[in-house]
Amino acid sequence: MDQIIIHVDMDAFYASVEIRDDPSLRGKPLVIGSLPNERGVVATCSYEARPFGVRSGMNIKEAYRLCPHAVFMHPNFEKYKAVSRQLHEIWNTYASASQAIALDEAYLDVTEQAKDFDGAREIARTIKRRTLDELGLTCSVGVAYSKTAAKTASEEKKPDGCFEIPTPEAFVDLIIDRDVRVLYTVGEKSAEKLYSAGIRTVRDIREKPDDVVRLLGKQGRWITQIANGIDDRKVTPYRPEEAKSIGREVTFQKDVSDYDLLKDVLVLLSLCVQHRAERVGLHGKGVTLKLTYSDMKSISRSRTCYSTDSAVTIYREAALMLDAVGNRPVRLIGVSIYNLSQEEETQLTFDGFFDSGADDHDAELKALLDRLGERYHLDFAGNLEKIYKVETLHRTVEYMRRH
Ligand code: DCP
Ligand code: MG
Repeated sequence: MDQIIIHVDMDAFYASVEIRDDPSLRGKPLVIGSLPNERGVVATCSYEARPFGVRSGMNIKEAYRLCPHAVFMHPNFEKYKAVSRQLHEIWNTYASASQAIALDEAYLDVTEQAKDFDGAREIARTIKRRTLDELGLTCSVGVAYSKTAAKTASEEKKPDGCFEIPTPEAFVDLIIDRDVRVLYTVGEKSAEKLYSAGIRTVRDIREKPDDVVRLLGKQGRWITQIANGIDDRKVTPYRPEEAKSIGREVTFQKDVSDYDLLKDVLVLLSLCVQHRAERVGLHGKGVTLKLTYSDMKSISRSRTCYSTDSAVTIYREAALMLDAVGNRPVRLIGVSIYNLSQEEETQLTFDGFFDSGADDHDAELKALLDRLGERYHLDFAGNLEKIYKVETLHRTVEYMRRH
């Protein structure tokens, strides 16, 4: 046996946390996301809402139409992050390597600790019991010989499930007649391409591997491998510097045509991005601006730069790109930094020597914030920390939009 991997995924994560903390919600359809009278989407919903067809990512108006009697609630990200830290702490104790995929989801390499599948089953039970006893939440666990199979297994008996897929043969047997989408790497677009060539099930992929490769190239090769149960990927401990980018975005409740306002929003987004980068000790060497227009078309523009070690640099780059894109009404605006690397020792370069304060980022940032404060009657002094919270950022941006 090469490896034994556990995949664990919380059931209806955000919703379950809210139900745990307010038992009057138990047994009711609960939708976490925007409120029905707002713009936005469903983050998740309780299992009671799922028979009505409510799903993550669905427009909130659609969710309301499907299930008007549900309770609708805003998410409380700080709380979920705190719970997430506790979850991963419990899970990590049972693995020689663990890879957090999301707040509520991880791969654990339990090969050493478990020795065999009996041992892994025991670990899976313990993880489920401790997650429930200590945090009051249920999860679903998959035990398997590979990452793909472990993820499939954890889905299999959701919610509060536990399922094993010990061998490639067992994996193939389980999924062979299912839709190609059962393989997680097959997204909507790839699936459409496969369907149009008459490839609908995993069996079809196995029977026509050449077609799959022709249609999807390198990704197609990978898909034919996992359709045969082959997946040797290791559990690689998550390291923040492996993240491809750090970004923040906001969706407006009403489209914005005022590009001065958009620029002011960029100041706040840049601050948030810089704050997150600082917390994980990274800086970028490029800035990306993303816009979604009122017709849902998205564009992004990128610029490389020496270093994104201050919010002012990020803002300047993003504002330049915004100036260059015209003036259609905007629904969403986002900023991110990429090409991330660890913070290095500050080097005294000649640049630094001859820099006579003209580039004083602190002063420029203060000037930018003072201007925002005046324009929107907001007091940022000593309040900046709050902006980093997703909810406050959204509220502030909405407030700015209405003024
Ligand atoms: N999430 C989100 N937007 C999405 C998908 C998910 O905000 N489009 C958030 C809310 C979820 C959490 O991430 O609670 C975890 O995502 P999952 O896909 O694991 O969904 P759930 O845990 O909510 O439900 P399930 O029981 O199906 O895992
Ligand atoms: Mg989940």
